[in-house]
Amino acid sequence: MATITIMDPVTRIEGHMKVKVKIDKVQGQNKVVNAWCTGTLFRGFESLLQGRDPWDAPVITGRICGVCPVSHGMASSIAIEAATGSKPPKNASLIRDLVLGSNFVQSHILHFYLLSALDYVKGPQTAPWTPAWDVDMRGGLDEISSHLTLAIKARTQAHTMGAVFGGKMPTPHTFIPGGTTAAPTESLIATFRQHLSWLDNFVNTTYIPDAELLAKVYDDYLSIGRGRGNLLSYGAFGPDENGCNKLFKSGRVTGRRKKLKRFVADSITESVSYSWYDESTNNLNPADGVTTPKYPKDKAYSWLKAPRYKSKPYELGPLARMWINGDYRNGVSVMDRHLARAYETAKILKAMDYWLNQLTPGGEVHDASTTPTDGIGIGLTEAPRGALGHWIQIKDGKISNYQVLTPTCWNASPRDSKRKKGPMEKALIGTPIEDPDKPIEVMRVIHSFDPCLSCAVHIMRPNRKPVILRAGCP
Ligand code: NFE
Repeated sequence: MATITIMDPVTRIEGHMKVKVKIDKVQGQNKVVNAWCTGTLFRGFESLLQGRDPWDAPVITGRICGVCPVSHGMASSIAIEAATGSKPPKNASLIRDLVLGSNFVQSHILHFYLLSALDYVKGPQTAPWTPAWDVDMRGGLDEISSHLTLAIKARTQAHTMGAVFGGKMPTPHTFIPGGTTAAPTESLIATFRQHLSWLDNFVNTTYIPDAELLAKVYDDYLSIGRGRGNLLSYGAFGPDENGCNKLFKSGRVTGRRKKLKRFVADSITESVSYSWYDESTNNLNPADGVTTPKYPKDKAYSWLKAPRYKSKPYELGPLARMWINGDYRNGVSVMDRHLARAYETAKILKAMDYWLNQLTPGGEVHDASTTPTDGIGIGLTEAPRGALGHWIQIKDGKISNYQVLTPTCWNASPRDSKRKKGPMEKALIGTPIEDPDKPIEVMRVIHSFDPCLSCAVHIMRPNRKPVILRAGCP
């Protein structure tokens, strides 16, 4: 007999998510045979922005999420600059990359030690580490357990580093259209460098060895949670540590052949066939996108739309970036996601040292071009969880339309108009399950994507209590 297991809410992620899996015997072993991912809250940020001054957008969209506010500030500023034709001076671009880099570092450390590690190791036997499922804990990971609290200190270091030029973290105030509000001084650069050096040491001597140890003890997870293997990156950050190309280039690969292909934003569409949005808004490019909620709706099961590139689902995130850049090409799986994320952290820290050295104390940080009365702009960048895009339309000096497309919206998306599953749904299929009452293996697959439903959806249904249930299914 197959079982349906519903996890609602999924814990140790950002935001609110429900996952339903069907588990059945496949060649004598319990495996996930079907999966549905649901974003359980509606996001109304696009609607909030209608009619506002474009300069409000970086401030408001920075509040979409406390874990990646910098990426939203960056995408929003880039979109407005595209509409106004303004160009930030070099100092401002460097400061933006340094604050964004700090945000990636804190997010990745948070993800590994505080959101994912507890799927594999026991935490201290006290809140918030208990209660926890005690399934398939293999031992040999005491090093990781002993670093759980050190990771909190590391995350503080990264936040403090970001605040040197961000003013505060999270939700820094430094990103404005045309540049930054922060200007570099010798003293700020020296303070930033101290945090950078501490973190560089932590990542290279603790985080990377811990991720490698985890991948060794749980090496079966190098072939679990693959999904389709389609990977996509918009690209982000300034020059690498040699002063050459962007640190992460844009591009995409599909399936097993993995030939690098071009990415063009016009080829994105968002299906709403299985999402609680009006059917008349189906398969629009975000430049023409609208947010018209429709709840309830036949067949629909998520507040996330289903973004697709030329009708194909793509996985975004550190593994996609590192693969497309040629930095990591071992495979696509749960452990490959963890490893790529750890190596990416070191790569970003190295580049940050280069960017810090490029700052000119006292130099320009703002291009004061004015906001146009009419214009359109796209801001594409990367967030810790993958590619992020903001689309803005300005009419008579006000925002007439705004669309945000986050990485988790791609990764945790529901089925699309062609009934194709989203990347996480697909990655769950085939996952072996030891105990259908406590499917820790499902959590491991989900957590490897580092989902953030706060970014993907907002505004909650009141009075709805969390439920965890398992029901028999003929
Ligand atoms: Ni709320 Fe975000 C990141 C963005 S997630 S964390 O990273 O954009 O989809």
